[in-house]
Amino acid sequence: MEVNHTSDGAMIVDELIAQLQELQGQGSEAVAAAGNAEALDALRIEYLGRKGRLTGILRRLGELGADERPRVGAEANRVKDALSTLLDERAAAYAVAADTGPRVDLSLPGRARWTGQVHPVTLVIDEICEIFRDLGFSRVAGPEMETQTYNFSKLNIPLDHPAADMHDSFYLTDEVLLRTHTSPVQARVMEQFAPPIRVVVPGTVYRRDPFDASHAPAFEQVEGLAVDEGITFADFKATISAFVRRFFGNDAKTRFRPSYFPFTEPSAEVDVSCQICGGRGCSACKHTGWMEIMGAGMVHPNVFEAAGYDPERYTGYAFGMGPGRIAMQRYGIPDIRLLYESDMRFLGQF
Ligand code: 2NL
Repeated sequence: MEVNHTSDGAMIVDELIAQLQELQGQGSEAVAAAGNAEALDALRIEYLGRKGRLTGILRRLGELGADERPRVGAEANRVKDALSTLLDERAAAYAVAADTGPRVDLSLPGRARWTGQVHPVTLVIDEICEIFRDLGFSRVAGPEMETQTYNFSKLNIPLDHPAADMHDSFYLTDEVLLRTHTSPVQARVMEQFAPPIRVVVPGTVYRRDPFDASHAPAFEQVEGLAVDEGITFADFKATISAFVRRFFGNDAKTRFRPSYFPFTEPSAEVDVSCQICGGRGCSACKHTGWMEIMGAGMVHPNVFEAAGYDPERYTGYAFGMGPGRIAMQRYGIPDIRLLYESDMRFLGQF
C-alpha cells in the first residue's frame, strides 16, 4: 500500500517541528536551572546524547518522504546548536568559578626592597680618615703582601723579634708575608716622597691569632704618620687630642701613658675617657674610667734612616689604631666575631 506522503507527511513535519521547539524551550529552562557542571553534563546527555531526546524525535524522520526530511533536519540542527551553545556557555562559567589556581591580589602591599648597609667598621674608618683629612692628612693604601724588609726591618723591628716569627705571622714564602700592620705603606710613602708628609693608612692586616671573642686573624687598622722639620711631642699631643674631641665628642678626655714600640721613641698608649660611663667606672672600662684607643709616639730615628730621611733634620709622630675595637667600644658590641658574620640582622643596626 502506498502511503500518501503529501497530506500525512505535512502533518508529521509540523508535529516534529513543534516537538523540536518544545524540546528547545524545556532544554533552555533546564540549563538555566542547572546548579553545577555535573548537572550540565547530565542535561547534555539527556537532550543531545546518542540515546537522548533529540535523537528520539528524529527517529520519526523515516516516516517522511525525501522531500520533507530537510525541513525537519534543518530545524533539528538549529535546536541542537542552540542547546549546545547554552550548555557550553554555562559550563564555561562554572569552570571559571571552580578555578582555584594562583591569583594576583593587587591589594597586597609590595615586598620591601632589600637594602645594603655600610659596615660599622667601615663607618669608623671613614670617620677617622675624614677627621684627619680636615687636619691635612691624605688617605693612602698599599699592598697586603709584603716583604720582611718593609714589614719589619725598615720599621726597626729585628727579624729575631717575636712579631717576625713564623708562628705569629702568615708567611707566603721565606721572605714574603701578609702584612702584620699598615706601617710598611708609610715606609713606602717616605721612600717616594720628601717631607712634609701627612698620611693616614687604613687597611686589612693579618696575624696568626685564634679567632675568639676578642681576636681575629684578619682585621682593620688605621695608622697615621706626620713628618716635617720641627715637629715636636706637643704637635703630637695636640693633634691626637683634637682627633679625640672630634671623634668622641668635646667632653671626651685624652690620656697619654708611656709605652714601648720598636718604631717610636718615646712611645705612648692613648686612652679616652670611657664612652659608656663618662669616666666614673663601669664593666666596659673594667672600672678604670678609661678606654685604650691607640698606640703612638715620635718616629724612631732608625726608621727615618731606613727611609732615606736625615734624622737630624726631620722629626715626626706616628700612631696606629684598630677601628674594629673602636666600633665595639662605641656601639657596645661584645664579640668581635659579630663584625665578620655579615648577618644583616646585626649589620642593619648601624
Ligand atoms: C697600635 C700601635 C702604632 C705606629 C703604629 C708607625 C709607623 C711608622 C713609623 C713609626 Cl712608618 N710608627 N706606626 C707607631 C706607634 C704605634 O700602632 O697599637 N696599633 C693598633
